[in-house]
Amino acid sequence: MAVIGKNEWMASRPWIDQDDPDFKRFLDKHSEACDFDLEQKLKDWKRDGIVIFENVVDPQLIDAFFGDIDYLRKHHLDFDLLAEFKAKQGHVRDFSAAELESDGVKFNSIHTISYAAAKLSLTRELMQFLSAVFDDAPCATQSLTFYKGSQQPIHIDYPYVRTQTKLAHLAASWIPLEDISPDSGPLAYYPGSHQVEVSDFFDWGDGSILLEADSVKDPGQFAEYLYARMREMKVEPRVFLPRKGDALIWHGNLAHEGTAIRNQALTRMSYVTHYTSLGAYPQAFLKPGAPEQGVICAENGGYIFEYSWQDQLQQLPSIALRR
Ligand SMILES: O=C(O)CCC(=O)C(=O)O
Repeated sequence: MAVIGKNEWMASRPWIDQDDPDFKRFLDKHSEACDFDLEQKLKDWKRDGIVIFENVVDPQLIDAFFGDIDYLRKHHLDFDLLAEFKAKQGHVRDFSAAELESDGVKFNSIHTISYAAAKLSLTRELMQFLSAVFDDAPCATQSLTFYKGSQQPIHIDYPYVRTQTKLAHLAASWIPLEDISPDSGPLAYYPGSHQVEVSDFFDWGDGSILLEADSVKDPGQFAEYLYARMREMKVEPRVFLPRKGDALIWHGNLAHEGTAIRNQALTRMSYVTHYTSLGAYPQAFLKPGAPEQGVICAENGGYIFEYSWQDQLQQLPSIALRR
């Protein structure tokens, strides 16, 4: 198999990640469409690899999303969705009702059957910002729904999230579904670690920057590498303690982690979406006729497509929001 090395990543960078990006040109093109100070946010992004938006997420959508999750738990045999519980991956129909009631469960790409989740992924400010970063329409490729803190060790997404045809066209949003307590295992990120001078590139074997089935290194070694690198570059983690309604976007090359849960009684309900640009969306995932056909949700300049292997999936109750 051909090795994907750092040159491929470098060559696929969007305009803003290149040396001396032409801010003026992209501000002229995108500022008018934005409900916020785009220049400031793009500069924050260039420096830190994250941006935070306060009070931009519609609480009614979050309520509708919870309604969907409740319904899914009660009718899990009727739906086609992947979930994870205690490191076991499977279809929701293969889990017991008790497992799905537990707050340790994680849903994968629920936005394909929850219209409320799809709309959350395409929240206006997030789409406006990512349209400017990619200089193209943002498209969701996958999502994760957490009830508890993930406690995931430090990592960067692109070695794992890599179906996009331009590797560096990758970003993720993190939407809290409740106010986040410092004891619940909040998300933490390493500001500035998205810069290649800071994180450099981890070699998974033979110069590959991606995790492959036959990689000689494993995610634990990747975490050790990143912790050492952050220490060396003196980058301290910053804990994200948002309120319901806020949202964060991180760069596909930003180091982040789920911190330790200090109080096991607490939930940390959150919803993560990964995005690429329309021009980098994997063709094999699209149905014929896209982007006009096979759309689950198209809003605020962003898209969510039905995966090519899915057909008219049974939808959760928030589909009633679709006009
Ligand atoms: O929410 C978290 O704790 C971590 C999520 C995460 O790292 C990811 O989705 O890549």
